[in-house]
Amino acid sequence: MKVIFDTDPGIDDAMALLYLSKLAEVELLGITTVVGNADIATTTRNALFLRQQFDISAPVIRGAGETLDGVSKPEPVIVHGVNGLGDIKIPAVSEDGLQAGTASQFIIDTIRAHPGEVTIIAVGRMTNLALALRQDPAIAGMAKQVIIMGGAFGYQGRSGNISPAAEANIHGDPVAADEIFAASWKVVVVGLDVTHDIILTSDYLATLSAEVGANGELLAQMSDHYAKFYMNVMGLAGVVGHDLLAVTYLLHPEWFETREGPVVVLTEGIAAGQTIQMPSTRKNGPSPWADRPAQLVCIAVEAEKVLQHYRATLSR
Ligand SMILES: [Ca+2]
Repeated sequence: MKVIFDTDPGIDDAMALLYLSKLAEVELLGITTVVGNADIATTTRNALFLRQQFDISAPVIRGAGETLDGVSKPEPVIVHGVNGLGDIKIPAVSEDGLQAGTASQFIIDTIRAHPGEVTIIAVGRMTNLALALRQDPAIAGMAKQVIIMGGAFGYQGRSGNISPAAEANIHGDPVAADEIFAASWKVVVVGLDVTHDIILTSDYLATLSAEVGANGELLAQMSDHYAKFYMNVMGLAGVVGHDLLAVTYLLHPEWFETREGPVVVLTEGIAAGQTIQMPSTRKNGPSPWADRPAQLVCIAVEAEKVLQHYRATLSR
């Protein structure tokens, strides 16, 4: 399975990247970066650090430092720390793994080089993907699928995290996200409706440290900061593994329940970033939903299987 990983590392991004790197079924073609959990210089540096740490051969390609809505948002320091990785010590990182060019151009070139084969797993703001689509709309018909971590549709009361209406990746660039949903490719949405079922407790993280070795220990260290946020803000004992769940979908879609239908994103106002799906079972629905292709929204997941698979994969 050929994969481009579009990311803003990010603690849960690091969890997802280690997962990808251990999956024999996955051929990781590139890691593209985007502003989000930190500025673009920091997320790119973090991607290079994780690439080196996880012994990944795929290149890192720097992506968008500004979003398409032209609105700059504060960095989520209370969630991911000042350095984006829970304020662990990050050594000086070589830029050997950095490939010249832009993320959007890399996405276009890679999809065109392998028509019908490339899955994009996007776990940050969708700016790079939207830029690629604007430049070369035909890629929508050439990608295998796009799996995103983002959005919230109200299942189990999960309607937003950055605001009561919006999830952070979509809120971070609602214009880009809306363009992604409007395009004629297969988009699978792994949003808060399912990611909040993936809780990595302190016991689970301790087990990872013991079984996985240095990289498990690294994830546990990063998660200390992340855990304080979840305890203080949400009263949750553990951390949510949002981004890793998008990787699970690639391998085990049968562990998810989905709802099909076109999705629209509110791009401005107090509910900016809200994602709204019209189920395909509704006939003769209103515009703009009726003008869009149906996409898949994940609405339930077998969380226990995911956590077991994650642990087993990292221990390989
Ligand atoms: Ca992320």
